[in-house]
Amino acid sequence: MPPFASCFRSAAGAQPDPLRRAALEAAGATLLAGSVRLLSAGVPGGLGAVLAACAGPSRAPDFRLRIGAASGEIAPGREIRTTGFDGRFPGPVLRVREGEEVRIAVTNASAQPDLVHWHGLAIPSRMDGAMEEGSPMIMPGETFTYAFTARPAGTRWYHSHAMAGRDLTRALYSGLYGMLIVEPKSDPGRYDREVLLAVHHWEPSFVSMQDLRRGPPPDNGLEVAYRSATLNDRALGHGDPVRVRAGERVLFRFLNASATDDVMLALPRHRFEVVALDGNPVPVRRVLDTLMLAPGERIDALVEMNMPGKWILGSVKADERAIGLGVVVEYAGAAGSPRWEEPAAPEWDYPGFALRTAATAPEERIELRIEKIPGGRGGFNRWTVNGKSWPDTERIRVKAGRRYRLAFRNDSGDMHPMHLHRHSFELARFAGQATSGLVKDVVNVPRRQTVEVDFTADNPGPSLLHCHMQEHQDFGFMSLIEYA
Ligand SMILES: [Cu+2]
Repeated sequence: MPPFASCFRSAAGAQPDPLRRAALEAAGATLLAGSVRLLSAGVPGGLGAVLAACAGPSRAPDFRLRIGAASGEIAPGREIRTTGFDGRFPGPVLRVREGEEVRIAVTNASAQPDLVHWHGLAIPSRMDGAMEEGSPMIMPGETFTYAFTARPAGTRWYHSHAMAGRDLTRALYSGLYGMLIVEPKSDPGRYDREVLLAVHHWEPSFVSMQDLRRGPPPDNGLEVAYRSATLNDRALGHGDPVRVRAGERVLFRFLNASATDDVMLALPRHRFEVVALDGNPVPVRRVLDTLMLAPGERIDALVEMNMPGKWILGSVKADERAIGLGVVVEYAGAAGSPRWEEPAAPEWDYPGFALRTAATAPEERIELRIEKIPGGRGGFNRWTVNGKSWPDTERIRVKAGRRYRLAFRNDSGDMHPMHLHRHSFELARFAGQATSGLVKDVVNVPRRQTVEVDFTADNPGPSLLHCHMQEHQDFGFMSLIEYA
């Protein structure tokens, strides 16, 4: 079926096309169940905004997003004022179908230039939302319409790709993020309920590691610490719980939209069957007590709801739950206070989701050595790739059609979630273990380890390769892949 075979205008009282109507109904059903606040934002402006799905270059946008002041009361009396999409955070859930031509008009009503990156999608550089790739900055008061073919299917997301640097109000420190679900052409999903949960940290400030006495090495410069955190728009214990019924099979889609922090999540007495990482089905499904997400990563996991009660789905760290990182999962008819129990020791690692056979040998290997120039007390660390910081990092030149292996050698004491724009990659080796079949767009490279990923140069145009920790990316940790 050609995209947008049917046109409609809701203002004229016509019906939306069947695909979108199904998505709307799904969102509405979940809303009624009260389980996913995020979905209340699933359709910006309601039906009235889901307009005119007509083919042709001048057709109206499928979605409109407005960058501007946003606020939300994450707990009674605790208001976060930030920049967000459509006045709130997270931004609306956008649902599109794989292969669909999508137009998203973004108006910048903020005082700063900004732009939106469509994370995990194989789209043209100009539409990808990274100025280093040639995407336009959207100046205050202007509107830019992103137009692309939605692929591949899976849990994708969108966020500001501005540089924040020392300004902790910008980019991923702000509320400028949201989920983008690309529905597969044929949906193999078998679940009763879908719950979307985006992690975010709020109220950032710079602190000296020497004062925190934990975490990264003592020669580090300033790091970012947070006073509050949310899953979607509320802190733990506030807002509606995720409501479920005994016997249900729930698909959780998690996103870590934190600017800088890894998170580990658990739901006591329940286990997660991990079906996709970064939106891509895993070769080996695993059933685990805990999930780990680096900044930028997504996990789709099925949970059998077979332990009635009220439970805390949240960070395994007590201090993170205390600042809000969690949500209550409530079975119908359950009474009492929500319970937390310490999970068993985590078994999280990437190779467990991959095949243990070697990936097909690539045509070329590219070595990328990652080092830190410590900032020391009160200073900022700087990051180098092969000895140079952005914008001086050497361009990685590729030829269309060839397959490349990127070997990240992390010579620093920090973890780095490496993200490749506009392409997916296959994990080929993780800390000495040969792997294949696991396809991602972010890989968290452990300290003092080497991780190798393979990608096919199949989407010509400049493509960013960077650490997804905002603070690292902004202080030099970025490279550009260029096609010959
Ligand atoms: Cu990093």
